Amino acid sequence: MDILLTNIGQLATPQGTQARKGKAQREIQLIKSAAIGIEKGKIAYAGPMDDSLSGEKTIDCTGRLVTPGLVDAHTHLVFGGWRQYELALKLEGATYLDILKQGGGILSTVRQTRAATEDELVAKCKGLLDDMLRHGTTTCECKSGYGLSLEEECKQLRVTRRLQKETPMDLVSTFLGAHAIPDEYKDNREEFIRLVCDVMIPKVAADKLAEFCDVFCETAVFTPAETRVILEKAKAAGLGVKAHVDEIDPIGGAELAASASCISAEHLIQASDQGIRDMAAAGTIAVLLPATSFYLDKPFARARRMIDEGVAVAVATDFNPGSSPNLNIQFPMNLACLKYRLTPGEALTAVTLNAAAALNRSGSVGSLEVGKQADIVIWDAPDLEYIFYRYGSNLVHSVIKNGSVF
Ligand code: IZC
Ligand code: ZN
Repeated sequence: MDILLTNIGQLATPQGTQARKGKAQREIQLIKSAAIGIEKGKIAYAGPMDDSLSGEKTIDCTGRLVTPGLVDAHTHLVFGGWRQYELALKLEGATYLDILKQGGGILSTVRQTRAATEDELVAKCKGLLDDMLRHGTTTCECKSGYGLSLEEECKQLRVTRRLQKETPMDLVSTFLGAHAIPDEYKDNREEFIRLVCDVMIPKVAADKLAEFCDVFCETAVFTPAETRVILEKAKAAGLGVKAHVDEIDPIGGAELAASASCISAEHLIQASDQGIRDMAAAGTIAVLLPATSFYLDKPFARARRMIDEGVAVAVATDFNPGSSPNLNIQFPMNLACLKYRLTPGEALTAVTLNAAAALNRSGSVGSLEVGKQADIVIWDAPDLEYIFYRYGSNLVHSVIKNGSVF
């Protein structure tokens, strides 16, 4: 082996190459006194300690917990500026949609992102990705949606492409051109939707700037009918599809995501019973964002019900400058236990294998099994329960990404 991890106090991992749903979401392989062997950046052994194993380099884990690298399946990573000034408005009682309607919110980030150069955005995001890696994230989705014109959306997506090459993080690129109606089209939304469908999507697909297309389906943003038109266009262009649905108002978004065969539906705070059943039947993964509920002081999505109905649940940060300015995925993991009442096993699967499946990456990451990428977190913790209990500190000791140690 190139690298051998020995003296793992507890190896904790879901197993398989597909999302785990229902009772299977909580089934975690737990091995005491374990070892992991790495060869050419891939896992070559994961199991009990075995004296016959040897490595060119040995890392003694001295009894620590080891899990798969964490997968953050929903972020808006690339943006100019920040929105700290909205905090005062929030405290005075303005809601997320109030701020957006006044030309702030997403539109404020659009102005700041358009004003930034590609190089400036790359430099800023390198710092953010470094911070994410130190908190255990080894694969991260990255949505556009702060350009809202052909050129500016492509600029944002090119930043993601450069970050894919210039940082250790695995990034999965999602085109979110339908994130808001930009000022230039505020009296002509049909024309903007035509621009997204007939100009942006074909260009993004032809230049392979994104793997998925997403839409912010919400009151005062895009309707379910508009969302369907955009997602169908994206599918025809060869993109996978996702949607932000039922975050603030219950408008049938979960039903729509299921009937449009979305790989995942995200937020789902207000998803209806029927929407949850439709998602289970369609195999649409729920990407839940509890740090956003916390920050917006909104209810928490009905994760327990989703799991009980057979929906595979993933949990992510929703890192963005407006509704979730936190990039530490350990925080939503803690909330998943405390607020969604997921077991530690369910919550671990939610940020590893199920999150990987929501990004179509569960064949290569999301569990510690032979043949998968050597993306590994070594924790300053003796066992899995500890990381869901001792919230508030960064409990990551070190991270191995594709076989390199950080
Ligand atoms: O910048 O506010 N929810 N889009 C949908 C966001 C949050 C990002 C933002
Ligand atoms: Zn989002």
